[in-house]
Amino acid sequence: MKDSVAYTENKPEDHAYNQLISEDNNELSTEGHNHHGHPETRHKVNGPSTQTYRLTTAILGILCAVLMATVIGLCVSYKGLSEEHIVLSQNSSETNGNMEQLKANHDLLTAALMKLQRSFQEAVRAKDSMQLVRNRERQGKELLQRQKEALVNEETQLRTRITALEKSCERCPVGWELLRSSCYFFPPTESGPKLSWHRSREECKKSGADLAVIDSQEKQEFISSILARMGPIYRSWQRGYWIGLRDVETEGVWKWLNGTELAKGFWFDREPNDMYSAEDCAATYARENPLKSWNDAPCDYSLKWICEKKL
Ligand code: 2F8
Ligand code: CA
Repeated sequence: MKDSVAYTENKPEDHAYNQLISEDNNELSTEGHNHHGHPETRHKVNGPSTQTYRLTTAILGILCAVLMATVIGLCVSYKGLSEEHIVLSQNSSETNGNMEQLKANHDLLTAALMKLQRSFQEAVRAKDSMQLVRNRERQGKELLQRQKEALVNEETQLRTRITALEKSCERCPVGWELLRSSCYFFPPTESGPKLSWHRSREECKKSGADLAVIDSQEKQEFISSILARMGPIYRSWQRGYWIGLRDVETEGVWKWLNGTELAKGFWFDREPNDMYSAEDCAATYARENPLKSWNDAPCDYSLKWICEKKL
C-alpha cells in the first residue's frame, strides 16, 4: 500500500532485518518503546519502490564495483599488452634490422659466390690449358724417349762393333792382315830368306801360326790382292809363297794341314803336274787371275810363305 505508514511489533526473527532497515533509514524512522519495556521501533515503510531503489542502488553499486574491477583488470591487461606490444615492436624493429643485415649479407655472399664461380671457371680453363700443355709435353717426352732408346740401341751396336774391331786390331799383330777371324802374314818379297815348305812352316809356328789354309775363293782373292799390293807381278817360279797344302800321303790327293781334303783348288792351267814326280807341296803366286795362281813344287824348294793365325 503505497504511501502508508504502519507500526509493527518486532518479532525476534525480524529483529535483524528491522535493525538493518532502521540503521539505513534513520531519517525516515521514529523510535518508541512498547509496554514490555522493549524498544519499540516504528518504521516508516516506503513500499516496493524504495526497496527497488535500494536494490537497484545495491546492484548498481555492485555493478560499479564489477565495472571498476573490470576496468582495472582491463587497464592492467592493457598495460601488459602495451608492454608486450612495445617489446614486440622492439623485437620487430630488431628483426627488421636483422633482416636488413641478413639481406645485405646475402647480397655480399651472392656477389662473393659469383666471383668464386668466375674464379672457378677461370681455374677450369687454366686447368684444361695446362692439361693440353702437359699432354703435348708427355707426347714430346714419349717421342724423345723412343728416340733415346733408338740412339741407345745404335750406340750399343756401335760399341759392340768398335769393341770387336778393337779386339780384332789388338789380336792381329803389326804387319799381319785381318780377314774375318784370321790374321795373315806375308814376308817381304825383296828381302829376307826363302825357305823350304817345312822351314817355312816352322817360321809360322814361331809366331803361333801355321801355313795358310786357303779353302775359299774369298780367302784366295784376299791373298792375291795382298800379293799384288806388295810389288809388280813377276812371272817367275821363284816368287811363290808356300801354303798349307800337300799330297804327301797319296799322290794327287791334296790335303790341308787340318787334314781336310782339297775340294776346289785355284791351280794354274796344267797344274798340279808333279813335275819329275817330285812336287808334293803347293804354293801360290802373284798373278792377274787370282783363281789360277797355284803350282805344285818340290817341298825342299826355297820360296816365301804365308802364315795364318786364327783369332
Ligand atoms: O812349266 C811348269 C813348271 O815350271 C817349273 O818347272 C820348270 C815349276 N818348277 C818349280 O816351280 C820349281 C814347275 O812346278 C811347273 O810345273
Ligand atoms: Ca808343278
